[in-house]
Amino acid sequence: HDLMALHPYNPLDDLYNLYPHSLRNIDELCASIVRSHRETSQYRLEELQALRWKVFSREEIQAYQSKTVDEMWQHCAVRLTDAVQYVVEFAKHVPGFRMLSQNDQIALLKTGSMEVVLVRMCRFFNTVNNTVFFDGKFAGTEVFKSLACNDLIAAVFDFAHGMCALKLTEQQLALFSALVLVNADRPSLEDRGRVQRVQRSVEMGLTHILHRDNQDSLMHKLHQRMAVLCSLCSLHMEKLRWFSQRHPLTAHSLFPPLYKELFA
Ligand code: CLR
Repeated sequence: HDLMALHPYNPLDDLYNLYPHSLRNIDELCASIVRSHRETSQYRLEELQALRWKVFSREEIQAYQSKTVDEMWQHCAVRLTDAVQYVVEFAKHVPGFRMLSQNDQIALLKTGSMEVVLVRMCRFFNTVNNTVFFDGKFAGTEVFKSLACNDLIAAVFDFAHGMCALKLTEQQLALFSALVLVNADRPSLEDRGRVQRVQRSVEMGLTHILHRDNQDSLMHKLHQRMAVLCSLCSLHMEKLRWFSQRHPLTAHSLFPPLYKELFA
């Protein structure tokens, strides 16, 4: 039974025994998700590592803080939209995603793209000084003061901290991002069954990778993270509605079209 302790039961093992050929398919699925993640991640980890201690000066922070609410919102909306665009590119290369109907692809991106941006944020986060890579340097929460939504910013930074604590590898992060995106429980899906099949295959890929890395227990923690993500995104939408009510002109004419399309 010592052996059993070393190799906890994994449902995938049965699958591998029954269908040895599908192991290859899972490997291929994982490889293409990992490749897609790498090609759409904007910065390599080594590059970010090298920039880690490049922080904003007092004057630069002051300049962000003296922007008006709408200037800063517009600025952040542009940055976020840029990041979302890479996530859309990532999604297109998740096996099975492009086979979904146009409507379902949009429905998944509407709720999932912001969540994936927040998952990806941990690559751009320095837990030592609680800063995130923004506009070419590392920024603390004070940089975002003029957005007037400190609770959201604090929650986003908290989430990044929690994600960093899991110390995911790039491969685990890639598969987790795909799983966040392909979620059959999202509202207004036409063909839930088909989304579910894609979701199952991604789930299998993630299980496979975690098992291979001897980190099966991470799955549970990742599911917990997904619940936090969901609440963060409703908070983002709530803030966006609050902002659009007070600054309808900025929200209407100065926000990037994709930002409006996905979140408005
Ligand atoms: C996330 C990972 C992406 C690159 C990237 C781009 C923009 C960053 C984002 C990351 C993290 C969150 C971020 C954002 C710009 C503004 C936003 C710093 C690093 C903060 C939290 C403000 C949100 C404001 C909204 C309420 C408009 O690959």
